[in-house]
Amino acid sequence: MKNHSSLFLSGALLLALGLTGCGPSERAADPAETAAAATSTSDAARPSAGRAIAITANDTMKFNMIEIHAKPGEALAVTLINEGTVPKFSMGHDWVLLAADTDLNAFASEAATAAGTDYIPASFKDKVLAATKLLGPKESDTVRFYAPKTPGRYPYICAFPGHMQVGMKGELIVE
Ligand SMILES: [Cu+2]
Repeated sequence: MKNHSSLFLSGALLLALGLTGCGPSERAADPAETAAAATSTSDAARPSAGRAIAITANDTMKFNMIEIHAKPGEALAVTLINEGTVPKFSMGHDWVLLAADTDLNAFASEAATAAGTDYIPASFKDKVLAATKLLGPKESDTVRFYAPKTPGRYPYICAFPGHMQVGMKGELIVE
């Protein structure tokens, strides 16, 4: 447990650094490339606007949309709306877009012990292309990002423990 606690702490620290960091390395010339390679926590990688896509989630642990189609590098604004009523600690939802080569089962098993970082495991931070906040009932959050430039199928999941495993996932199809 001690090891886990320190992992949580370092994960939180990394997140905090990521949020406040604006070093030269994050100011990439090509925003779409940055979006594909880094996380949405870097403001430099975020478009100021994008095609609006609304996704709902509820207590049945499903997204209402399991496919999103986008053009390579397209600016998107995904809003997740939690229409459920069960409290966040037992039924939180988020929308996490991951790199195409992400090992989803490994992500899910590490997410289960990453409560300190809203179930985004620090070891998978570089696989997260975009993510909303973890939402309680009747909350919503929007994440703006550039679709990856490389055509392909990019998985999105709810990182709350157990939810991906029961089907709370979908794909961003870039073509
Ligand atoms: Cu969920």
